[in-house]
Order: sequence, then structure tokens, then C-alpha cells
Amino acid sequence: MKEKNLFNYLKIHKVEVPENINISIVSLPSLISKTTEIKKSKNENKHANMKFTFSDPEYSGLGDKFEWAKSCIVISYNYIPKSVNNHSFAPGEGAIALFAAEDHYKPLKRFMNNLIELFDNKHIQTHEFIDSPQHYDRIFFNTSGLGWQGKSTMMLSPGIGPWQLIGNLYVSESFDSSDQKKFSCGSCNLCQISCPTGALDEEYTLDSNKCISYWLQSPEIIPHDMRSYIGNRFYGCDECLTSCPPGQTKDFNIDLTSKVDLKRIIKMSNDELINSYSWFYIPKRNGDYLKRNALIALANNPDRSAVDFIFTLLKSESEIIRFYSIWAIWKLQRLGDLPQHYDVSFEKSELVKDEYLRLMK
Ligand code: B12
Ligand code: SF4
Ligand code: SF4
Repeated sequence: MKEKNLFNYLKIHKVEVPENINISIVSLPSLISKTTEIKKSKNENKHANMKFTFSDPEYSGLGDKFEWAKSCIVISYNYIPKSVNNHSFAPGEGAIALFAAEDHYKPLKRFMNNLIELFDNKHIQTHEFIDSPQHYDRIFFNTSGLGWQGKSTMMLSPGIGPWQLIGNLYVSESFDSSDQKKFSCGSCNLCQISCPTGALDEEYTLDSNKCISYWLQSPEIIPHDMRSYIGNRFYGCDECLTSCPPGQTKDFNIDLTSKVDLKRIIKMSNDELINSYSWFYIPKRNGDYLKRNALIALANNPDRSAVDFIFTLLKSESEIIRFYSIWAIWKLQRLGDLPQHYDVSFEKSELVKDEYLRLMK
């Protein structure tokens, strides 16, 4: 059967590919599997006990998932920040990594849905994956010719670098496959040098136990050293992306909208927080975890009223908030004033008590 050219097909059917979307096609079966690599990361405990694709690597790492699928369309949405050039933060301000400054998955999903609708009308079977635990989204990126995997583990493309999100659409139609291209990081290792925690010390391998981005979405207790490394980050970390030369195009600029007022975040109700940041991965959809992030970031980037504000949080009903408030007071070197604001003998949480006693030593 003659293969179709997807780009002509989309033109004929009046489906426009937006400027910041790139698509490419991989023919199936591909014989590609990343199961071994995902299992290796898990066996070496580099996955920090995350579930996601690590729950079932046999399936998530499998390229040829569906017998009926003839092609996989790899879709990349680039969110290169194009606005103002201001990378500085005032005291009390926190940072949101640019992938999450707004819901950048929305336009990617919208485009994916346009394709699905078109294929449905033509009785072409489809199955889509975007950020699903059942599929490793980076699997076909290199083969599709869109780019390469960098030493930061990010998928990079010329003119875009790492600033892109990826989705895969399996289709039961044969489309012309795109050519794989030869790209590489060469001798660059700037992401490895820039990572504040050494999470990329082994090139092409992320140790999630050391990754700030991981900790800001983890329900586990954040280790003391990591709380300091978090700096003023409220959600996500962009250090290994900002440092990456292929992403530093003429358009590249840091957007002011990625800033948040940390005290405001902590004052918000949990429902308000979950609604305001509905596209974030928030453990158990519990807004306290976002407040925890904001509290750590505020202790690392305090404004004048931060200490007094944090003292008031010791009366919080939330164990998480009291726990991190005590650390924040320690970090701000005001532990000596703590007994005026907090009586540990009334503390009902063993976890909070232990933290208090550990820091008071
Ligand atoms: C779990 C997860 C995380 C975890 C772990 C990340 C990781 N690198 O695995 C945490 C929470 C830390 C995280 C952070 C981020 N994430 Co995330 N995350 C995922 C998720 C859900 C699964 C990733 C996965 O399966 N990892 C398994 C490990 C084993 O894969 P890997 O790290 O790519 O490892 C490969 C290499 O080591 C390679 N390899 C081994 N040896 C060698 C040698 C050579 C020479 C080469 C070339 C390769 C190579 O083999 C492995 C398998 O291919 C995907 C969505 C999805 N469903 O796929 C998004 C995804 C990877 N995340 C994404 C983003 C945007 C981020 C952040 C940038 C967000 C931020 N700003 O904070 C950071 C980046 C951190 C980083 N440096 O990776 C995007 C990345 C897009 C891109 N351009 O690549 C994805 C694809 C989501 C999406 N649909 O767009 N994430
Ligand atoms: S996201 Fe931050 S902590 Fe994680 S590997 Fe990149 S630079 Fe390091
Ligand atoms: S910073 Fe350099 S080594 Fe790291 S991913 Fe980008 S190009 Fe590759």
C-alpha cells in the first residue's frame, strides 16, 4: 500500500499546524523499546520511588504497543519564552519553571484532538499519549528526526533546545516516515555543571533523588540539604534547561509571569491553590504541598516580614505547615525566638516534635 504524506494530508483536510508545533512520523513496527533503560534506572533507585512510567516499564517502554498501529506521529509543542528579559527576583518572590508558568499542555492537547477528530472521521484508529504513566513520551523523538536526547536527558531540537513538551499519537494509517538526523551535544556539558545538586553527574542519566524538580512534586519529607538547594523555586526547576546552548535562541527570554508572591500562596485556601494551578502535579491534590514549597522558598528568599509571618504559621492546623515552619525559622536563624511563639509540649504531631528537637540540638 502506498504511504501518504501526512503534511499533504493535513493540508487537504485543512488542519493547520500551529507555528510552535512540530510533527514527525515514525513507521511501525519500530522495534524500539526503552524498557531496559527504564528498568535500569529503577533498579539503581535513580527513580526515587516514583510511579509514573516506572510502575510498568515492560509496557511504558514498549514502542510497538498496538498491532493495528502503522505509524506514530510525534508532536512537540515549544514554549520558548519570548517576552521580557528579567531573570531577577525580589525578596519574597518564588519561581515557577517555564513549562508550568501556564498550562502549556493545553495547546498540545488541542492540536492532538484536532488530529484525532480528523482521523475519526476517516475511520482511522488512534491512541494518544501525553504525560501518561503508560508511555515513555521521549521514545520516538530521536528516530523521528525532531532532535536528540541531551546529557540533561531532555529532548533537544535545533532552534528550540529543551523548551518543548512531547506527545505521541499512534495511528492505523501508514504515513511517510521522517528521516532520522545526526545531532549530538558534542563536548558540551553545561547542564551537568549548572545543576545545583549534581543530579546529572552521570551524563544522559538523571538521579531523581537529587533533582529539585522531583522534590517539589514529592509527598515525601524533603531532606534538609535539598531544602536549601531548592532556593526560591516554587514549582519545577529550569537550571539544566536555561544553561543549554541549543535553547538560547534569538527569541529566548525569561518571562516575568513565572514569578509568584510566596506569602500570598501560603495565605490562599487549598481549594483556591488547586484551582489556580490545576495543571501542576500536586501530590494527593493536597494544596499543603504547594504551601510547603512556598514556605521553603520564602525561607531561602525572605522579605522583611517573612519571619513574623512564619511565626504565625506555627498555629496552623496543618502538620506539614508546622513541620516546615520550624525548619524555616531555623534557616532564618531565629530559633532562639521560637519558644515565645510555640510551645512544643502542646504539639500533637510526633513528626513535628522530632523536627523541633533535631533542630534545637
Ligand atoms: C517521571 C518524569 C519526571 C521525573 C524524572 C525525569 C526523568 N528524566 O526521568 C522528574 C519529576 C524529575 C521530572 C522532571 C522534569 N520533567 Co518530566 N517527566 C517524567 C515522565 C512522566 C516520565 C519520564 C521517564 O519515563 N523517565 C524514565 C527515565 C529512565 O528516562 P530518561 O531520564 O529519559 O532516561 C533515558 C536516558 O538515560 C537514556 N540513556 C541512557 N544512557 C544513554 C546514553 C546516551 C548516549 C543517550 C543518548 C541516552 C542514554 O535512556 C533512558 C531511556 O531512554 C515524562 C512523561 C512521560 N510519560 O514520558 C515527563 C517528561 C520527561 N518531563 C518533562 C519535563 C518538561 C520536565 C522538566 C523540564 C520540568 C521542570 N522544568 O522542572 C524536568 C526536567 C528534569 C530532567 N533533567 O529530566 C518533559 C520533557 C520534554 C523534553 N523536551 O524532553 C516530559 C517528556 C513530559 C512531556 N510529555 O513533555 N520529570
Ligand atoms: S531540573 Fe534542576 S535539579 Fe533537576 S537535573 Fe535539572 S538542574 Fe538539576
Ligand atoms: S547543556 Fe549542553 S550537554 Fe547539556 S543537554 Fe544542552 S547541549 Fe547537551
